[in-house]
Amino acid sequence: MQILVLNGPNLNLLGTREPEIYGATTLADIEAACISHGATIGLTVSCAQSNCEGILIDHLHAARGTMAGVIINAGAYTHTSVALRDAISAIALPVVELHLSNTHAREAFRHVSLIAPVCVGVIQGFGARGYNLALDALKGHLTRA
Ligand code: CA2
Repeated sequence: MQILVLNGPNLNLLGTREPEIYGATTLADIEAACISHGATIGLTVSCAQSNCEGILIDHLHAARGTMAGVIINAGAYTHTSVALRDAISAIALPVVELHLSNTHAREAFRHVSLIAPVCVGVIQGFGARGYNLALDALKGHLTRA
């Protein structure tokens, strides 16, 4: 079972700035942990990151037919992108929305997610550990476990 872990804008800077909000773990650490935890629970994880909305959409389109599901931290596009929401809807794959921080405990503009209604669920507020939680949740969803 192949899973895409997709990270959006500015998440390539993880571990370098604002550790009080996003933690000290780098994106490379998170991706390595996803691959490792995925292998433990029987998932083959591929990872991608882009700062560009259109490239994120291209990754979602490419997941159709190759991936069983997607975990996405869409970063700030979560709160703004109708195009990303339409892409998630269009690929008809189970997608888990993920955030490192609890967006509801932050500024009001982060309280709205345009993608949440087209995702199977949301995990947020647990820092880098959330990626493993999302993999467990997606595995359970896919296997009805
Ligand atoms: O909490 C999350 O995971 C977010 O998706 C992170 C986004 C933010 O816009 C969302 O509201 C919530 C921002 C990612 C910025 O990442 C940085 C990492 C290190 C230093 C600066 C920014």
